[in-house]
Amino acid sequence: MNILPGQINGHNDLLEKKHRRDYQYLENKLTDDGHDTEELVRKIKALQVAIPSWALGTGGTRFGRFPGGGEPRNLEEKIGDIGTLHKLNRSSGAISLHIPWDIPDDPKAILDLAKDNDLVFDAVNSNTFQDQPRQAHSYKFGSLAHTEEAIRDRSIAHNLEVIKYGELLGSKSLTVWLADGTCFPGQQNFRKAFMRTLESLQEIYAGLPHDWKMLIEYKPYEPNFYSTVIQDWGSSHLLAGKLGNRAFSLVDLGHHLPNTNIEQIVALLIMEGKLGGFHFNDSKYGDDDLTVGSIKPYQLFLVFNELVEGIENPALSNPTPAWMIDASHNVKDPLEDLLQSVEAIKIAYARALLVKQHELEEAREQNDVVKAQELLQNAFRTDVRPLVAEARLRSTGALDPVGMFRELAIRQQLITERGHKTISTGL
Ligand code: LRH
Ligand code: MN
Ligand code: MN
Repeated sequence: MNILPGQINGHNDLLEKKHRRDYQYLENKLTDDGHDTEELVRKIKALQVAIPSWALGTGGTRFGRFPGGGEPRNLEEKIGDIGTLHKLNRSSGAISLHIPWDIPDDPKAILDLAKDNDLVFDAVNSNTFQDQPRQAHSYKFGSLAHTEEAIRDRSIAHNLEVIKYGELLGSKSLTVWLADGTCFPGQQNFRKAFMRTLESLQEIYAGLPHDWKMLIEYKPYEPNFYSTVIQDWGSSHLLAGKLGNRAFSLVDLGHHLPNTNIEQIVALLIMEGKLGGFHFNDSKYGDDDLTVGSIKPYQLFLVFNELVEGIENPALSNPTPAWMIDASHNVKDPLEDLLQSVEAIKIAYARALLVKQHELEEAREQNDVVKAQELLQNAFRTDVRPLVAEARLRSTGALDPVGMFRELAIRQQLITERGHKTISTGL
């Protein structure tokens, strides 16, 4: 889908008058409040959120799948779709590949295509949770934690192969998420399974290029329903600590039991310099993979408040984490959903930038609970949408990305190009 700059300008021209009014109002308010709006716009412009190659099609559930048509049929078309998102919002400039769902058969051509679309390759993800056609060993009872050495070796080799693909594309990190675990009490020796995982990860770590990171994702349940080997941030952090200074924990918002205080986990991982990556989504019950910010926007803001404070704090030295959306779309158009998700992330980030960290710290020192809450909620209740729109406008994006997606009838064009019955690889 080729969107011409002239089309974006035309769209923006129609909306700019109203936008100017809204932005002026907010700019005055923020300036009166002591904020540097130019600095805010600069920071929002710089935020880039990677799009996973598996989120561009309709996900479905184990009960059914209702494809919307025009889904990308190969990696090239996926890159095209992310390029479209990036043209519209100028904040989706990275792609995260899942191997073997998206093997770059011709890495040079894939790299060129990504460049043409102004995209870079973020973390590469390994997949040892699904058996592939003609695979000799099965992951039914695990992969890196498996009791059989041959299966562990196969899983290690797969991860090393994923790193090789990543190197060809300029990725700088490997994300490992394991489904390893059990469905019934007694099935597994917890300590032995954990130690086998550590030893397997050590072999992968030994093959990690020096300028790469290993990101270790945790999840309490699913697809295993009694235990997961890397069930929580404690297990992930334990592994990262034992592996070395290029191993980090990765927080996926959906991978927590209901009501877990995720912002507190984020604060402690940053304190330890061990927060390596983030998977954004939202959920009501578990790993629902819903649109970011659609259920718990205040939690998202509180998480961003920790991220902003932690990453900007000169006393701490956590590297900037890899940001990625990790979602599954059952009823919405995946591209519209991703535009909404990126927007929600930028809104939460912009609001977190408004928190007066020094005053908040002072209120905390004085145990002024009411003041602390006021400071957080004043920022959260500010309508920052004009600020986010201004950042997008200055980056040559569309003032209303979802609106423009519909005005240009992008989905209809993709259906004409690719057909109604297309199935994208992924979740
Ligand atoms: C697991 C997960 C993990 C996978 C992706 C497909 O639930 O969040 O990040 O790699 O979904
Ligand atoms: Mn995830
Ligand atoms: Mn998940």
